[in-house]
Amino acid sequence: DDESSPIWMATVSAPTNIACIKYWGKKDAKWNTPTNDSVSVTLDQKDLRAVTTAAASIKFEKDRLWLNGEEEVGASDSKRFRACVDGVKALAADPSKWKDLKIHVSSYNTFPTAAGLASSAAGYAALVAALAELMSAKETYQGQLTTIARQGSGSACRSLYGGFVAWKAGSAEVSTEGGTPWADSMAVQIADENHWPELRAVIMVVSDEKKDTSSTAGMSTSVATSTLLQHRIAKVVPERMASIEKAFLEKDFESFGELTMKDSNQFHSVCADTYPPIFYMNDVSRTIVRIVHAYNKWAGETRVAYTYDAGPNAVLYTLEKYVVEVGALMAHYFPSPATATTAAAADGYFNDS
Ligand code: 2P0
Repeated sequence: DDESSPIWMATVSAPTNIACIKYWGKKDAKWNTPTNDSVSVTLDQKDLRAVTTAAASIKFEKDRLWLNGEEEVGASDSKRFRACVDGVKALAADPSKWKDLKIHVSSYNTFPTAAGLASSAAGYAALVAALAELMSAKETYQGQLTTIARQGSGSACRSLYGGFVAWKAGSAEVSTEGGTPWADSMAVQIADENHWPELRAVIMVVSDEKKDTSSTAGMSTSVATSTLLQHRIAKVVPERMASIEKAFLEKDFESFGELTMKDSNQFHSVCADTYPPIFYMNDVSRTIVRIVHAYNKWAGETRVAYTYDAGPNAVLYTLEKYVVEVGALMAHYFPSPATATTAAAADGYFNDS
């Protein structure tokens, strides 16, 4: 472009993450902070990721956003988008350079949007990372960019690091020098991506349809109505967070898998305890649960663990040495999308008699 009005650009990609201890419930809607800690595995960059380009120029008349090639008109006025753009601008190495420039953002997902595969996590993580790269943003304290990503989408803060990443609930009283509250509601890396290289995630796309209850709306109803959620926040999550961090650091798949499955089950129980209830899993999802338990029982150990987010798709955690066996097992029951059936029960195949 001509030198008087250059277009600055940065492109980054961010992977999705899949929570083992789930975030479900907001404590402070304005700052998008959670009712409980959560922790997830960040997947690697090969498959499930968002690729985002951020551009800035004096020639741009307004901020604009394109998702998968289509412009999201008005999206640049949304609270989530503004929190990310304005938050990163404030950390720019040279804030005066960017202050009056408008931003264009184009983002692609390599997986179904809004089908419970954490597309918003990868999307907002990539947005914040692209803006940070574009403007050479500098954190004034470790984790600050994750507090900005969290305001885009809660789970996004965990995708800014690889490996096993916790999101701390934080506290309203803790603020940064500029006065932003909840400064400690940030992501913290528990173990990096090289810690447990044998760990694998197998994604089973049960449906790529858009979910009918958004996470934001669903968790708001859960906070208002579910007594099980209150029990979970007070009594269950703190203990589970400690146990699963230990399990991950010790590469104890038995404990890691059991805690992951139990927490998925409790999250979906909270959904059922919400009034009116929310159903994300379907009959195929539940059949996969039964197959996993039957397989682990037959093996005499936990070789695979399921987890489900706000949708019917299964994420199976397993170890490299079992990934072919797990794939073959699932292909046996679900030979092709066209013949996938809810009738496949897990009996018969594992009978050792
Ligand atoms: C999680 N989920 O921890 C949980 C498990 C869904 C089930 O984070 O309102 O899209 O944008 O902060 O992060 C989905 O909620 O919600 C989610 P917002 P988000 O991964």
